[in-house]
Amino acid sequence: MKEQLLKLEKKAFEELQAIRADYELENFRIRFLGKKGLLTSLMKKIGNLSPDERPRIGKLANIARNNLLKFFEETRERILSGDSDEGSFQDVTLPGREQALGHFHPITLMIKEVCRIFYGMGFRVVKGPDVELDYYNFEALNIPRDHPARDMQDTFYISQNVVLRTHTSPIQIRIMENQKPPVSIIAPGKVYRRDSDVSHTPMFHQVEGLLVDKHVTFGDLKGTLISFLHRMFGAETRIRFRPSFFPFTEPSAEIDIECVICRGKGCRTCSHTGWLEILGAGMVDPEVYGFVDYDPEVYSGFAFGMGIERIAMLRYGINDIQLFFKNDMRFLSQF
Ligand code: 2NM
Repeated sequence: MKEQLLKLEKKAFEELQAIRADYELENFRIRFLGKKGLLTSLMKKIGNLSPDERPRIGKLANIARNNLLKFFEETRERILSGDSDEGSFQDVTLPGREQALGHFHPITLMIKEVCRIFYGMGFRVVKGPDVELDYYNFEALNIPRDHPARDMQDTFYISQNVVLRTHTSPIQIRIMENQKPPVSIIAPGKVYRRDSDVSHTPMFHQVEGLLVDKHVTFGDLKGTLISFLHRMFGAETRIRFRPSFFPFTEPSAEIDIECVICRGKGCRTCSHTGWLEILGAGMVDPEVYGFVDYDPEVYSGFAFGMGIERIAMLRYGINDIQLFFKNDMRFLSQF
């Protein structure tokens, strides 16, 4: 028994000296000091010894165990401090840390795609301030003081003459002030309205476009927007134009595409009409040209606007607009 103990102690010391990594240390601990370890098993046998042997061997076993625990702790410290005599141990078999790649928000992806299509048709992408003068957001767009769109209920007022823009049209007024025709621009950005329920958010995104030159007709408007919609939703998608009204265009139209969910058969998304409203558009009202010093006898043009959240929902089959604004990675990482 005594010899067995000394042999075990010697072996354990040799092994501890050779240890270089913490997983080796843990393996050692289980093999020698664990509940079913070599030393523990040996010590359990002490109970079977004769009464006159038991105290002597017991004492020896305790000394061996204490020595071993002490050297085990010293070895652990040597490993943790990383200065084993061969330098710190690198486990080259450990898997590397995965580097997650970021990506664009689905709304950004849609804005980029819409702008790319119009850029390909010769439109220039322009930006403007989110905080606008009442003049650019309303006045110059032929929306007079008493117009319902100006209502405190719809508009965020910063002060009497300053608002959060309710559409991106003021960008186009600013461009027309500074540039004579021909003008062809596309204006993406955030817009703000005092609206908040399941289907409305107080901030959303729009892309608006404007083209002004000599001899621009409603036919140009139709050709441009049909071409855009066919590229955006597929060349087989049916399109219809309905008469409408905007203060800044005359005539005005709303443009529907065949429902992309049911392909015109009728479903919840299209309220069983088979059609989805997707664009507003029209020929720029001569009143607007008065504000930017364009001669309406010489120039004509068309303008259009669309809501990006709506287009993103239709393209990706999303039924809840709030998802775009919650920054839930389980949603965002799908794009
Ligand atoms: C729309 C619909 C129709 C529009 C008009 C103008 C401007 F500045 F040229 F007058 N910009 N955008 C316009 C016209 C916007 O959005 C539904």
